[in-house]
Amino acid sequence: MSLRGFIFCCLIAISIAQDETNNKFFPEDFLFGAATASYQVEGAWDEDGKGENIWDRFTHSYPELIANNDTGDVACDSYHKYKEDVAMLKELGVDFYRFSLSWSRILPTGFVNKVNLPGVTYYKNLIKELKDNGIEPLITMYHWDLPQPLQDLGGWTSEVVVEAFAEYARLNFELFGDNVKYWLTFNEPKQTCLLGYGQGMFAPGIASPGIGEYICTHHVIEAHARAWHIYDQEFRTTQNGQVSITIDTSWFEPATDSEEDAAAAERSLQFTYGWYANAIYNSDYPEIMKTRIAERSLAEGFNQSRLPAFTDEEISYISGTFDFMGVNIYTSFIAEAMDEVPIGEPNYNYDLGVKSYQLDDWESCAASWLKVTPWGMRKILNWLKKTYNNPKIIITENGIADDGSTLEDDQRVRYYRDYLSNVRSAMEDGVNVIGYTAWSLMDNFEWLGGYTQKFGLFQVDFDNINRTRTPKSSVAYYKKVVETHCLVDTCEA
Ligand code: GBE
Repeated sequence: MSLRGFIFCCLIAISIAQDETNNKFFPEDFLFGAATASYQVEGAWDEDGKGENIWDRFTHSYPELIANNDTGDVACDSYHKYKEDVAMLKELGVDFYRFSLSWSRILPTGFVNKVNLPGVTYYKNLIKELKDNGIEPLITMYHWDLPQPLQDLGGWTSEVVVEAFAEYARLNFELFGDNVKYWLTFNEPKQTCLLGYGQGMFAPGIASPGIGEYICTHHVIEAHARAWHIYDQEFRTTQNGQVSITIDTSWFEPATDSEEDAAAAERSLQFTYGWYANAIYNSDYPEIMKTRIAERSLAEGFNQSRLPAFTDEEISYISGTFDFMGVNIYTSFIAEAMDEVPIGEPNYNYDLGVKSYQLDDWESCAASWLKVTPWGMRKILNWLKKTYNNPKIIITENGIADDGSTLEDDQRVRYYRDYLSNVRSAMEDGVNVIGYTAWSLMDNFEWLGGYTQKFGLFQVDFDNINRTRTPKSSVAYYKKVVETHCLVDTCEA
């Protein structure tokens, strides 16, 4: 690292050390929640008519890719234990529960011609149990578990799936919409596309770097817009809810105060959040992506950009398809300008052209990618405000992993306190945050990490057939925050 870089990092370190917990109350109507996702908690993977999805197929076909060869076959067994889950939410006192629908539990083939009634009943029961306990459902329609028959037709690289998703969304509004105020179409589509169709390390395991992820994204954005318009035209007046999408992003801090590093950091944000968000909250893909990918594609010998283009009609159809902004935030990276990457094989990371890394002295946890950087929360929220014209924001995930060695999860308590403190400070900066969601309500199937990375407020005993749930120390802290709307012992208005 250069001397300038070193001094800059020291300044970051000092600003972290000086942070004190914000002692202002959160507003009366601020919403607190906790989250899970279908494949990660439900289990019952082939019960009561549920169809196979791409994570069932992936974990069964490539057990060696998952820590301890774990699968989501049983997971937290929430399919049978949802009443216990709701009791835990009640204990926390949260305003809402963010969970996702398993597409193949509702539509085993992916298409609407065959509705699986037991699956529908499961979600109706869950929603009723929540409502009876004064907890609002916030529903994600797609948290990575595509029905396998749709994958067999090309998955997110196929237009067929856009249409199928639109119909699935309409059915969800019909079936559940009378009792749902908040909807998310997709969770973290960047992970679906980049890891699933670009790098191939997530289901469906397709490695098509520099091509597959862009086609996938194009269809996901179209599918999102279809769902939003269906709600807007057919359901909004009677159901009165709100529909959006959740995109994840890290904060990218420039490595030095040079112009090149500032540009590298901004480019990282545009290539991660902006890739999905710009078309929805502003219009079209970010200019920087369009230019760079078009230039590199032509130099590589393609006749057109590997980044598909929206027509003018599509651009205006997609623009504005949100009622709030959903964002998942966990960590930060340092972004450093890279010399122009030589032309060779197509690759998203070469298109981006940024060297990003985390510093050794940033606090780590049981998930290697997740370094504790609460200050990044305030910065990314301010960036979202500035870049997307100050939307109403719900933080739909934020949390940290432990290794399961203790129920006294002091690190998680500090994590929540410090990140929430920065959320509150961002609100003082004028960022319009209206809700916050802890990931996760309970330990669950952490994708490639299996059951080794535990994100839960509640511990789940995966060795016990009852999947016994036990509160960790963080439950008491989060419960107090939810109840008092205050992060410290005494708050001021
Ligand atoms: C979210 O992803 C997901 O929405 C949620 O389902 C998940 O449980 C939660 O966060 C916690 O991870 O080889 O381990 O470095 C890293 C957060 C893969 C973003 C991890 C994929 C972070 C994207 C692979 N990353 N994730 S490795």
